[in-house]
Amino acid sequence: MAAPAVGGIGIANLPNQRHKIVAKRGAHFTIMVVGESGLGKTTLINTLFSTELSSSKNYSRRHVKQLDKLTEVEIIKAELEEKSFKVKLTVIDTPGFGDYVNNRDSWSPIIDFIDDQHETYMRQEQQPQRGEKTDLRVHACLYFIRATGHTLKPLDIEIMKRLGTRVNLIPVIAKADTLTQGDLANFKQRIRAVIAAQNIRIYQPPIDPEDTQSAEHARLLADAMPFSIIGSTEDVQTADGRTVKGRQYLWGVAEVENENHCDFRKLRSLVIRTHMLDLISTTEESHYENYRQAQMETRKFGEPKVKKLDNPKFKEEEEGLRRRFTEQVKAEEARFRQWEQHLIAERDRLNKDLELAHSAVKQLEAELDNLQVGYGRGSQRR
Ligand SMILES: Nc1nc2c(ncn2[C@@H]2O[C@H](COP(=O)(O)OP(=O)(O)O)[C@@H](O)[C@H]2O)c(=O)[nH]1
Ligand SMILES: [Mg+2]
Repeated sequence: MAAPAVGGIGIANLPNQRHKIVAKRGAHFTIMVVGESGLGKTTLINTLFSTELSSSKNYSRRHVKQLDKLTEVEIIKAELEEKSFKVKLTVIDTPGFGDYVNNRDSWSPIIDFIDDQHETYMRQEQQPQRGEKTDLRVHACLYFIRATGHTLKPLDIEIMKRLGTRVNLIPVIAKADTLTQGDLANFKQRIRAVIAAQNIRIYQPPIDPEDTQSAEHARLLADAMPFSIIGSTEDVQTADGRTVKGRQYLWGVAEVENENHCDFRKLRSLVIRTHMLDLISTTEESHYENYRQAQMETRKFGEPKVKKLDNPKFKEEEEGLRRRFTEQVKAEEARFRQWEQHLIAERDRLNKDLELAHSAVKQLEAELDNLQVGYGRGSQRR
């Protein structure tokens, strides 16, 4: 049986939003995924593409930027087109940070990357000829939270605080299928509370008082944050015979596009269908503008970003110090790496155990449900 025809992908609605950006030429949209490794960042991106692009012909991946020797980002470009409205989509897929015990160094390249894009754009704006600019300013940053069922980790709080003042931050709960619906709802509430208590700035879909329908939609999206996510590009069969994108378990199928299973549709709606232009204009008018003003206050017009080690007088002395320091650090580092490897292995093992335990709980719950249904029938027969 043929799948029911799906309507357009929805981006043709974008120009109807009340926005300053004239969308005739189409939009440039850059989205970034951030979070510990193994949380399903790459899978979510592929899921977005597999539900959003009919073919992968306009879809290219390349490694562009080596941030440092441990962290590099992958830049994926795609073109979405509907009713002659085009979106040039760039996805920045980062590897996980938090793999390194030395945490600060693992996330600072990500913050630097975001600042660097603002810097690059600003410098181009200051040039006499302001033609086509390279623009990789991040319009939406998805931050992946591990579905532990407990609360946000101190590292999550640190990073989210820094991201929230720089970009439109959209927190998501990764691998929602590893928690029961009840645990997931509690977890979400707890995270919302921490976000509020810690003053973490997250993206707020604007509420238009003159347009009740879109205001209602925006409220629905805001209330669902942080979005719970199930990622999968696999087609699986549900018990009632539907073929869906999802993850197959002994207890059933976790469906990507089922609103009762996760908030994938809401997230997709927010970033691709209804709020893309707002994400772009708030980046331009708020985040980029903040960066520009902060920079203007600390340096003269046209002057490059201040480098710390530019004074020639101290250069030689510094070099000597640095050499000795480097030797010491190298010795310590070797010892440290070994310890780190051990911790990573241990963490991965514990996370696997946790996932298995969650899955076992769900299986037992399903069996219990079945037993109760069976028992119900049994007692009626008597
Ligand atoms: N249970 C579950 N597993 C997922 C989900 N998304 C991805 N995974 C799995 O998690 C592992 C890591 O995924 P990946 O996308 O490479 O994570 P990344 O390191 O954050 O890019 C893979 O085995 C995926 O199949 C999800 O929503 N639920
Ligand atoms: Mg990845």
